Amino acid sequence: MSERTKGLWARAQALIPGGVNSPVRSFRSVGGDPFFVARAEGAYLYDTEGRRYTDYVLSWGPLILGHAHPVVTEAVKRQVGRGTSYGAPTAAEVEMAERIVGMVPSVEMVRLVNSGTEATMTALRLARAATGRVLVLKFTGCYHGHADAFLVAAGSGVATLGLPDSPGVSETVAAETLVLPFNDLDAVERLFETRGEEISSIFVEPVVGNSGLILPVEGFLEGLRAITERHGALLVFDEVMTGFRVAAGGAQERYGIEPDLTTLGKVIGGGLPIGAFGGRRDLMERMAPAGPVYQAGTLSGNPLATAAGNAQLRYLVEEDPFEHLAQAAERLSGGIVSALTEAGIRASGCSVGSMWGVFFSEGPVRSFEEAQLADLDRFRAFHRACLDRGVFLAPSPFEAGFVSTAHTPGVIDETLEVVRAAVLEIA
Ligand code: KE4
Repeated sequence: MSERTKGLWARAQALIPGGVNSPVRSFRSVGGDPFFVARAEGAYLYDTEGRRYTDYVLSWGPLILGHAHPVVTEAVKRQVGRGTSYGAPTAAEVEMAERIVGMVPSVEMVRLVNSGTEATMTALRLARAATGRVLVLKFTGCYHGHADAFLVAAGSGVATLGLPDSPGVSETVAAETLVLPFNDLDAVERLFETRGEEISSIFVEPVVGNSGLILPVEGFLEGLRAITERHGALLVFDEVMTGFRVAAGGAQERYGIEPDLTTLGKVIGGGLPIGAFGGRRDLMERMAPAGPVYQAGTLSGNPLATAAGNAQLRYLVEEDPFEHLAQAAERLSGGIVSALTEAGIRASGCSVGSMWGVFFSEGPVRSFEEAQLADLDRFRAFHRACLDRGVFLAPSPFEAGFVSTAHTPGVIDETLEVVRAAVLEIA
């Protein structure tokens, strides 16, 4: 690290908690200090020391067209000269709503907000208002943003008793959140038999991207749909990450399940701050000012975010890159697993659409509890060996990887060369 970057890092740590504005960026899960990004283009990040990294984090999902794609940057440039925020309706918000409703099967109406956290916290408020019930069920390893209700760990002892997962989350709030292992449909069935009439909703990442990448087992999502319908609870798909990534219409299109509400973010902003929640018209019309459930936001539907997001969504619809994206993700995850297993290192992996994941353990990994059994030290060594060779993987074993349209077959080949060298180093 050069003196300049060292100086940046020292100043950051002096004034920003942990030196970062979001904890996962801190590299604390993998060791070492984060690099500082100077610029980015296509599949590549460039740090303040001029080093180039092939980027598989892609801002944690939003950049499905890669960095600084011209359709996105030109749209933002056209808008910025016309103003950056109005606090009044714009045509771009109507276009964004029409695109989301047109692409996401279950969404009849949608409200734009400024982050995935705002989307999920409001969807929970709406679910509670619509059902008159308080409890919410989530699954271990699923992350739904940092609203109090979702910062709850599975309680020890009583498997479903929620306990605060962060100081500052009150026991009262935590007790209203029930937690079960992902993919355990029998446990969900048993819980609803005893407490079903108290449960407002189930929140689920239909494909889990916050434990590493974990796929739903056959029948799991269908089971959640049937159980919530039987007990009068709402099914909420948190597609902030999977939306437009596991398929054009998200996991609900891929698996053919229609949730009552869906939360979105990331891709719909083209890299600018955004979130959204939407779903059944009869539910969404309860939102103020149409109905009594309150939610608001100074910058909701921001003209720059909708310019970038509309441009990105328009490109996805017109160019339909989803098959290429899926092939890139499959070739990458398969190539990494092959390189590791050929070197005698236990590994498993999968991909779905443009998301991919590798675990340093025998597969298939079906829950966060199983993901925690992977060889995390080996992951750290692999992450560092790849980073030293210019490949940037998510700096945590419990994150999914992404690809973009900029990750051409040549880029994937280049990365797999690096992977083979990194494996030799850690084997
Ligand atoms: P934001 O509030 O960070 O926009 O979205 C929260 C959120 C909600 N739901 C899902 C499924 C999510 O994956 C996220 C945010 N994802 C993390 C990555 N695991 C964002 C990265 C970070 O926290 O810095």
